[in-house]
Amino acid sequence: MTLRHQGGLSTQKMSFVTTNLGKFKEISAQMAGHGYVLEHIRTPYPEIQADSLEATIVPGLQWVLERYERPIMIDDSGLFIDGLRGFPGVYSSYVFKTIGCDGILNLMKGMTDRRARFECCIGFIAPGKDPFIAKGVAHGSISQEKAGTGGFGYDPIFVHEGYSKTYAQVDIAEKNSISHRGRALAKFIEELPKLLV
Ligand code: ITT
Repeated sequence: MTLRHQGGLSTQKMSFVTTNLGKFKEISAQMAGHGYVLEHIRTPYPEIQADSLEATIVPGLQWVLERYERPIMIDDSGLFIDGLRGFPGVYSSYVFKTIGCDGILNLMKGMTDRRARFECCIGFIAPGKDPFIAKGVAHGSISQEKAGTGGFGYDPIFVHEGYSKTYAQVDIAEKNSISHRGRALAKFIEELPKLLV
């Protein structure tokens, strides 16, 4: 683990494997506030098909640890839409690449039950240690049309509970303060000093 000193502030380096720049920006912004500098390892890792994010993340962690042999984190997330019986859920990545936000809006044409939730699992592993998983959930609904240019992925169609704006219409700090990822990360950051011992 690298320790650096910037103007008297001690910062600690953490490695994060993801191909998704949006995730990297959100996580590095939140971790920076707690003294962690995030190294971006932009490599895809194999994601086994399972019926929950938690089941997918442990083999992913073991795969990245074998290759990078250092304390390392990954993020597995998904959008679960009630009226579509949880779809796209664990298939969120593939569905985004194929039909995207427009495809989801088409599938939901005429549907009145638009409730949905985002789930995020942050997984962490260090050499010789057991994996640690922190989960965060954000409830909300799918909008009638896309709105906003910020964020990434399904952000233009997801409206957080109690909000009238989509995630693509709020900035990173605001999204982190309410989102599935922000919540998972808050739990992870609280645990991190113990995990690094
Ligand atoms: P890595 O596995 O390399 O981290 P990925 O984009 O494939 O990147 P996931 O498997 O977790 O990541 O993908 C879930 C999908 O859900 C993907 O299309 C994301 O863009 C999307 N997604 C995840 N978190 C999101 C968020 O906070 N807002 C909007 N869309 C999100």
